[in-house]
Amino acid sequence: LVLEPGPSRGGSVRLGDSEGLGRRFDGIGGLSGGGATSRLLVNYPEPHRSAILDYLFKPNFGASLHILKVEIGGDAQTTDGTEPSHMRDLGDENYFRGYEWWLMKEAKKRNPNITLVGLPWAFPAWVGGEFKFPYKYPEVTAGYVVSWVLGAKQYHGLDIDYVGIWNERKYDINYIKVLRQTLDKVGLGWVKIIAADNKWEIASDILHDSELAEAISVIGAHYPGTKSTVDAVRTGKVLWSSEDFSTFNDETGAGCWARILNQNYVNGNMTSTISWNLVASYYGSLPFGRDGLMTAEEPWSGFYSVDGPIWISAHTTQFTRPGWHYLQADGHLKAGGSYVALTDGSGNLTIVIETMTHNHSVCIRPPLPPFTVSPQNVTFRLTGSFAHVASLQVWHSRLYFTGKPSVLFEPLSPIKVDKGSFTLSLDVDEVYTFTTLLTGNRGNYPRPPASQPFPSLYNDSFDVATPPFSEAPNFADQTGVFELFRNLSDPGPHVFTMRQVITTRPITWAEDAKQPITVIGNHNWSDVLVSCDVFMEDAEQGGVFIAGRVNKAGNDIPFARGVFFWIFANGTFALTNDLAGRFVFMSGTAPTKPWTWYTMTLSLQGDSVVAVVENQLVMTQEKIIMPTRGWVAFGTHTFQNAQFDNFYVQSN
Ligand code: 147
Repeated sequence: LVLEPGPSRGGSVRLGDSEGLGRRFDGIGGLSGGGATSRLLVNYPEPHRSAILDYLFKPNFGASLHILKVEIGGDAQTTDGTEPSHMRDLGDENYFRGYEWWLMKEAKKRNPNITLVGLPWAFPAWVGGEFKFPYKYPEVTAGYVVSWVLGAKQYHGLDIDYVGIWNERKYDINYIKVLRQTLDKVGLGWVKIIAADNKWEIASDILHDSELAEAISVIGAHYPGTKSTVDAVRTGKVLWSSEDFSTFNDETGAGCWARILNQNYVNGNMTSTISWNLVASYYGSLPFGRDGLMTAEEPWSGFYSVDGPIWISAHTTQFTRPGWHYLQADGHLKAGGSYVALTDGSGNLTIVIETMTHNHSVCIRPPLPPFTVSPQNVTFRLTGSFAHVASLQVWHSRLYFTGKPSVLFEPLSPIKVDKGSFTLSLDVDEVYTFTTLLTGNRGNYPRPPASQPFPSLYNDSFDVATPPFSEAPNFADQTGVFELFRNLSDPGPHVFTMRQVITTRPITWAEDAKQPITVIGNHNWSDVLVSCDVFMEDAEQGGVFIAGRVNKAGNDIPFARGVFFWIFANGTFALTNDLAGRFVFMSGTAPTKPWTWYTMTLSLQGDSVVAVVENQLVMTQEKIIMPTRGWVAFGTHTFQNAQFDNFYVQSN
């Protein structure tokens, strides 16, 4: 950073407020869900779990996020797993499932002003009636969503600020109006609607329908590539990038985030950007591994990493708040890169500058058209209320792609502003914040424990009388929902179990498997011994499996291969090479019936398999050729209730 008296090569930028301000700034956020992206966070040991939450939410510490958006769980696969619904059947209501309630409360504890947003990806089947379509009975769907908002308040004291429609799926104009009316009639008039979490196409409907325009507060688009449309701007609505980023959180990911945080406003008039996802807390081999602002995918070791996007966020979040306003300015720098300036309207000023080059700021989508950025000197001339600013605090990041460690959010000496003007020498791949605020802080906790693979010996008896969460640690549901269950009528040792609880295929968002399944462990595991007690509750359809080398999950779950060992309530067994059961190694009769506990054991060693039920049925199979590695898992044959107990896995 060079201070020079006059303008030099490069441009000159005037920043003032005498001709009025630009749009209201609504904040920078992170998205938990869509789906199960915070699954492993909840099991972190303290003090690490709190440290991670502080890096995300604590003001003047780390990412200091202004917005937390969460999935309204719909019991279905939504990218990296399923999240449970608050109303899984008609008449069912429970606001203590999953971890989004907990996460929202942890966020609020740290920042009581954080904005909360809820959006469904999937819905339980009953919501769509016989058509399994959420707009068939709009009052039912609206009732379902508004119940979630009311439950948040009643059971957790959480005020939800915004709700959405149906993530990246069709919207329905009538449904949006009914949702507005339903919110209004229960006294939630202040809860705003975001629509439609897809492209910008709803803008033309808003232009043609004043009642729809009234109902909607924010047009939210996904992965907009920093651009909105003429129609979107013409609506006069608030415009958000309501899901963005989804990029591996290395230096390029940090570059992507820096570029879009500025340019979503500069190019697209968007006043909020929300990162998918908040924190990469799902098994790294699931789809879109590490596409979070930071990484916390090892609750068993306590290791986590505070990645570049956290500190890139801080450049904006620590020096602004929702309710500040952008200054009117072009926002493009002459030799490439961008700037935004914001004010609280009471004399405070924050300027954020980024000079990300093309190849160092590519996001996952959409394709990034070519552009060039070169080193440049820029003179800023402060006018209006800011003409008398005498000095500005400076925060700096510089991303390196050479192996040299990047500079991330470091304070530099404050700069003197000389008669309203200061000149900078900007290199490429830099971020600067210039601000009147003195509160910036690079939060820091002692280094977490070292990274470790998932323990090679792991067991869970599920014997917890009052579990803190509805799901057992480390199990990552990929179709269906597996919950800790208390069965006080069990005469034997199976009082505390894990139970699959979804009995009807939901209105899905992704392609769920036909077989509920939960995975656990290490995707690199090859030779494993898996054992679990199982209990079928469905006399006709009853069927359960344990599995190893499960090679795919998330959105790809229907195509998972592995070695799956099944028993059925009708007195048969099978050994298959896939979850769907298309590739059968062997099958036959077995002494198995419903309502009886069995211990199943599966041993995979090289290319041979041994599968055992209660020492009564022993099968061996040679020449298993693929897959060679994967998670272990258990699950059910159809959407049916079944219980699991005394899970044990040993890998070598
Ligand atoms: C989004 C979803 O909303 C998220 O749940 C998560 O799956 C995320 C992962 O990147 O992606 O869905 C999109 C999927 C595909 C496109 C855009 C969004 N696309 O191809 O443009």
